[in-house]
Amino acid sequence: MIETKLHDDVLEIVLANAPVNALGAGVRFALSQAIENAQTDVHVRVIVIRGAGKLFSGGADITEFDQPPTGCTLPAVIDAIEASSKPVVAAIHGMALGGGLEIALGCHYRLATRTAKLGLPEVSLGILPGAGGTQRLPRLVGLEAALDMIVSGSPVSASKALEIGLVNQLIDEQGLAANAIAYARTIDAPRRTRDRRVSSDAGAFERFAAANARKIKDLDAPKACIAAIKASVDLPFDEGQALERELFAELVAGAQSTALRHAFFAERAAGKVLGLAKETPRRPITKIGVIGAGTMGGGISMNFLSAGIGVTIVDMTGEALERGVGLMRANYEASARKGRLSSEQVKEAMDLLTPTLDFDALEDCDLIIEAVYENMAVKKEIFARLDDIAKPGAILASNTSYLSIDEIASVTNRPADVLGLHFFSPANVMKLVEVVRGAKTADDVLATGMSIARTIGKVPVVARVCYGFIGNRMLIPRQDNAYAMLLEGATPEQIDRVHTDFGMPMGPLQMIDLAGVDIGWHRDTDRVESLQDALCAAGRWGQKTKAGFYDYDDKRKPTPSPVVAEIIDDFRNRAGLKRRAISDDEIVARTLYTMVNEGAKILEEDIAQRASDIDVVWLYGYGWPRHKGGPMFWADQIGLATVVQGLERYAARIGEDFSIASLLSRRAVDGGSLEK
Ligand code: 3H9
Repeated sequence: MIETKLHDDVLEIVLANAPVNALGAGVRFALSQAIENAQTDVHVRVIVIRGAGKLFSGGADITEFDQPPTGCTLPAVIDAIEASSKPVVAAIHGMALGGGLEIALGCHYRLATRTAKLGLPEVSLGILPGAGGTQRLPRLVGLEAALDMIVSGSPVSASKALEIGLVNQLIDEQGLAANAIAYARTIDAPRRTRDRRVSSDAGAFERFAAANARKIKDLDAPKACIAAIKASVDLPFDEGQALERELFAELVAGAQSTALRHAFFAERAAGKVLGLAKETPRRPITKIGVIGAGTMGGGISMNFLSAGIGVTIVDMTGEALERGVGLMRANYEASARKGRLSSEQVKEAMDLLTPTLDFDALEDCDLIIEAVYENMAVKKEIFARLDDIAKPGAILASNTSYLSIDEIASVTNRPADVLGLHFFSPANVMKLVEVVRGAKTADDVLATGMSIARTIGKVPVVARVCYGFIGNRMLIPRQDNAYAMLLEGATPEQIDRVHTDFGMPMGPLQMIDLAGVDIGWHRDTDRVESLQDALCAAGRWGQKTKAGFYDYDDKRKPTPSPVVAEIIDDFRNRAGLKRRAISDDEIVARTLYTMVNEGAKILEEDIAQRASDIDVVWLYGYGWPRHKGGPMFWADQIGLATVVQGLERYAARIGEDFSIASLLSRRAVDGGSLEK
């Protein structure tokens, strides 16, 4: 748990609890013992604390938060460190996060290597720094910097930490221990952060709350963080810390933190493919081919270019290629203008791109991703050609959103090398990739698909083959019911409001407007048989034509459209339907519960490995509010019986083929959950 070593008069304490030196009960006990013993050990004059392996510490052991407290608490250990009569120096490399940084704050001096990152990310777990962080950080770095770090949860770099006074000196990582020990020898006496005062700034809290109101809105943790930081100004240290403890205890037991912790572990679980040995080899990937320079192909390519991996992009016409490459460059330049990239980085990325009309140029690519429009015949033709061109061992991927990978793979002589890599739009931004495992996909192809997705900063989730895989399949009943309810009497605003109030970034109809109302519309027919046909025929193709279910101004701000209301009325009359009032309860059941129901079917059919994988799809692919954990977690929280009753209440209206998933019915009766 910890290792100690005496170097003449310097005691070195190494936190050693792989993989992230989490501060579980064993570490806390050993650390407090070591500090206590050092007080009376005449050989020890100064103490250095550092971390073993890649980092200082990833903080408190999050798995303990669901269990009754055991052993000495982290705040008590840190108080003991600060109270030490012998000076204590923290030597930080890699990362010092959460409780890890709080240990460093309890130390009398802090050193960091140049590449280290220091942060208090507790807020992203729905809690606050509960081991003195909200009281010590403002005392060290001032109110403004402390508010920024604690409420955003984002770590700062070592150089920033030096600038704001969080660390005393930067040191070289090479010879970390020796460098820290040499520094420790120059220290005479302890210097306790708790004895400092926070210089008060009357307007700081109001300014901060106003600037961050939108981000904080429905979230408990940032509000508690602000209250605790305020106590560092208003109250003596011990009283401030007592308030921090109280707020921490409330948050950790609350629904939001439970959901956010679920999201943390769900994301990590999704990376593990059941039945795939950890040591499954990965195929080397150094060169990517992308077929199709449209919005998706371009976005997909950018991920690799940004990660320093070369991409050959192919399209049918020079015009399409030019447009696609131009859009990628424009996207990079927009990021540069926002200060997210330097102009050298833009150049470096674009230099890695080889646009070509020559399909044969894909012959030396290790991974080729097809990103053309959704048409099975076209995809089959492309894969048959790829089978002739691609080198042996190359991985052939399709970015299809719905179609069968098995059918696509069947036209090749190497179905084991084929898989789906389903990116979400905009593909250079959205973190989710559904990695679709065909019936014949080889294990090493799947493992490589997962790891290359992580290399480019994505969150991969495995799905098996079905129409729409995980995310889009669940979207179908939601969208169908949204359309149906418009005809029955709901307005687009009402349906969307239920979703945005819930915390989704947009509602079902706003989503259609963003994606394009014309997707899937057959523009060559004159027949107007659906609401979609009518909107498209009226030129209302969504945000891109500034008119869809809503009217849009130049800033893409939506307002309700009287024209749409008329179109809907007209359709209702033609269908012989009578307008009725639709309750929010009905909207929730027919759009959110139906998604949960489809998710349960996806689980039953083994399309998804686990319920939490479905949650990850919705968190990273569709902006499901993280503090609600994902649709399956949410269903468990509100109760599966509630979901089933809601579905039963509106079953007759949900759709002709509608049925309740047997898994859902069973668990609703036996009191079980989807997650376990
Ligand atoms: C806190 O400190 C509260 C205090 O203020 C007050 C207390 C009173 N605990 O992410 P990785 C596991 S709250 C337990 O894949 P990486 C993780 O689940 C904490 N387990 O590695 C995974 O397990 P598995 C504030 C943890 O190199 C394995 O370690 N701290 C913890 O990509 C590897 O993790 C945070 O919020 C933990 N704290 O990234 C930091 N951390 O292999 C949370 C990780 O079984 N952690 N695990 O799937 C991180 O952000 C990243 O793990 C880190 C490493 C950046 C450290």
